[in-house]
Parts: sequence; structure tokens; C-alpha cells
Amino acid sequence: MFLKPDVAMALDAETRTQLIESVSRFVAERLVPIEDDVARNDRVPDEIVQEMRELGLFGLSIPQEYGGLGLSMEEEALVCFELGKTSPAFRSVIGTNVGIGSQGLVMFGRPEQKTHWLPKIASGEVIASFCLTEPGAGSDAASLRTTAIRKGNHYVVNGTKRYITNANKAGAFTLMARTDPSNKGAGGISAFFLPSNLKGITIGKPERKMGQQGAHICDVIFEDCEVPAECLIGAKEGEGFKLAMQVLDRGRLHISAVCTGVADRLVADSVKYASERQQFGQAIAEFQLIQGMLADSKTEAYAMRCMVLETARKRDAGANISLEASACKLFASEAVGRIADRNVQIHGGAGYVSDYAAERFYRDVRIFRLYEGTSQIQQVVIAKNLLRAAKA
Ligand code: COS
Repeated sequence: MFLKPDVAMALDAETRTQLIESVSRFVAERLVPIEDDVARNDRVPDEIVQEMRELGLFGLSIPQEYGGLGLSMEEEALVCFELGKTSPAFRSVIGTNVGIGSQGLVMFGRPEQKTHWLPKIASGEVIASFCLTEPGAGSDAASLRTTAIRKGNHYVVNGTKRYITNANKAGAFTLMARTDPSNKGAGGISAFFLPSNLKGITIGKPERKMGQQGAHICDVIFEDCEVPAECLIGAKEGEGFKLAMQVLDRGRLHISAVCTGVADRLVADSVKYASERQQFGQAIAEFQLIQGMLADSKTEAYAMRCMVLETARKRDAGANISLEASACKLFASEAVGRIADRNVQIHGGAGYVSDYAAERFYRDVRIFRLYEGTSQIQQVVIAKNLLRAAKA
């Protein structure tokens, strides 16, 4: 079944077009020109972050009653298609507020938690990070060892979270920790939303990474940190793993939309370079072997767009999209890797030096196949869902 657009759009058509055009202009005029500086300085300038706030980018997915734009998933994907047309490090600034850092609260938070935090997350006053991964728990998220032991009206949290995006700027964390140490599986895990300035929380130094300079990941270390009991998300303990999985279902679709935007940018860069670069007395775009690469990249970018929009519409219509979100993430992250590789190939030697964006994007897109679940985890999720459906 293919779903029509506009199933559950939050904005009227004119406002939506205006938003997408403003993001597109912002990307082309403000972000693309400074991509190289951001990569070199490993920092997104404060004035750019402020402009992102003014554009409402931190609140794309936060309901309007809490000051966000409350976009539908389809609208969010359309915005991501535009944001993806520049260094993914820029998207990362708003990425955790829009996605994994906030969505546990949006989906399952108690009214008073939402009222307290969501307006600040929507405005970008508070950055929210997602603390799931640990040194010993990556793909096997259910084996996490950070504990949160209830003592009176607070939980005592101990453990280390690893590779936490935006942790060094975070004002709050969505934290998954084991509240029932006797239950070593998913059922022993609860989710919390807590301020980052509690005693007993230390943030590690940003890791040196392969790409996406300007976006930071750090350890978050909890040592006898007393977290007020009201920070628990939801009504009862033991729901934290399922919350994380549902947040990731959505996050995987968001990342797929970003991959699509990056793919469009790289196809445009490939076409531009191939049209300008002269060899054997003509533009290399005239050669069919180059045209083959351009066509393969465009076809994959188009397939990504179709998958993402179709899945977003399904989600907006209230369907469970676990399988489809993983299929999108698997295909889009792998495809953008191939597109970035062809872009380097079309650039020839120039694709290997950092004067051109091709080299930087080649490194930047590598993470898409790893975070929010590796390609192999997406395969596992797809197969599990298929087999479960076959049994039912
Ligand atoms: N939505 C709701 N519930 C879900 C779910 C989803 N998408 N996925 C799993 N669950 C539930 C299951 O239904 C099961 O509940 P019951 O015990 O009530 O049946 C529970 O969660 C455990 O599920 P499962 O047995 O499938 O868990 P596994 O430990 O086998 O883990 C994978 C499943 C591997 C898919 C999961 O650990 C995963 O996604 N790992 C990757 C983590 C990741 O993306 N890390 C990146 C860090 S964030 S940047």
C-alpha cells in the first residue's frame, strides 16, 4: 500500500513551503560557505547556533503546545532533506533535541516533566542528549550495566555512558539505566530524564573522530549520582528498553532522511565537477563510464527519498514502522556511502585532497552505517520482524 502525502501534516501548505525554503536558503547561504572552517576548527560558531534557534530548528519535533513546530514525520523528513545538503555536523547540533534526546519525553513523559523541559528543548535553550551506549553495551543495548538503585525519593546512579552526542553541551539527558539488577535483560531497564548538572556527573573529553568535526561525542560518567525519583520517565520502572527502541525507530528514519539530503548534495557535486572537469578534450561528464556512476548515484538517492517518505507517511498514519525504519536506515546509510565513494571517484585525484568537499563527505558519511544501530543491527531488526509476522 502506498500512502498519499498530507496524511497528518502539522503545517498548512504555505507555511510548510516557507519553512522548507528558509531552511534551504539558510543551508546554501549560511552553512555551505563555512563547512570547511567548521571542520578545521571543530566548532559550529555560536551565531550559527543562534540562527538555528531563531529558525525553530531545535523544536521541529516538539509539539506546538510546548513551543515547538510539532512537525509530522513527513514534514521533518522534508526539512532533513534540506539540512542534509551541507556538512552533517550542522544537523548534529539540533539532532539530539529533535530526535533521540527528546523523544522519550515526548512519547512517554509525565505532563509536569513535559511542561518543565520541552519548551526549553524546543527553543534550544537546553540541549538534550541520549545516554544508552556503554563501553560494554553497544549493539547489545539490553546488556547495559549502569545501575539506578532506588533509595527513598531518589535513585543512585553509577556507570559510564559512551560516545554520547552533544554530551559536552547538554543541559539534560535521557538516560537508560538498570533499576532491577536481578533482571539482566531488557525488563530491568528504566529511562530517566534528568538535568546534567547533578552532583556525581562528569563529562569526558570529546573523542577525536574520523569525520563530522564540529559535532562532539563524549563519555558521561555517573558516580553515586542522586537522581530525583520524579525524573523517571513514565509511570513505572522496567519500560526503559522499549522506550529506547521506540525512540530509535523514529531516530533511524530521521537519520535516513538526513542521508537522503547528503546524497542529493553529493549527486549535485558529482554532476557539477564532471561537467567542469575537462579530460581528453571534453568534459568528463560526456563519458558514459562517468554517466554510469552519476546514474547509479541518482537512482539510489531517489530510492532513498521514496522509502523515507513512504515510511514517514506510514508513521504519521499511526502504523508501527520498526521494520521499515530499519530498512530505510540500512539502505540509505549504505547507499550514501556508495554515493560518497563515487563522488570521490568522479573527482579523481582531487577527491582525495581536502580542498574539495568530496574527501570530507567521504569521511562524514561513514558514521551513518554505525550509529543508531549498525547496518547489521538493522538487518537483525528487519529479519526479526519478518519472522515474527510469519509466525503470527
Ligand atoms: N518497539 C517496541 N518494543 C520493542 C522494540 C521496538 N522497536 N524492539 C524491541 N522491543 C521490545 C520487545 O518486544 C521485547 O519486549 P518483551 O520482552 O515484552 O517481548 C523487548 O523490547 C526486548 O526485545 P528483543 O528481545 O528484541 O531485544 P534484544 O536484546 O534482542 O535487542 C536489538 C534487539 C538488537 C534490535 C536492540 O538491542 C538494538 O536495537 N540494538 C542496537 C542499539 C542501538 O541502536 N544502539 C545505538 C545507540 S544510540 S546512538
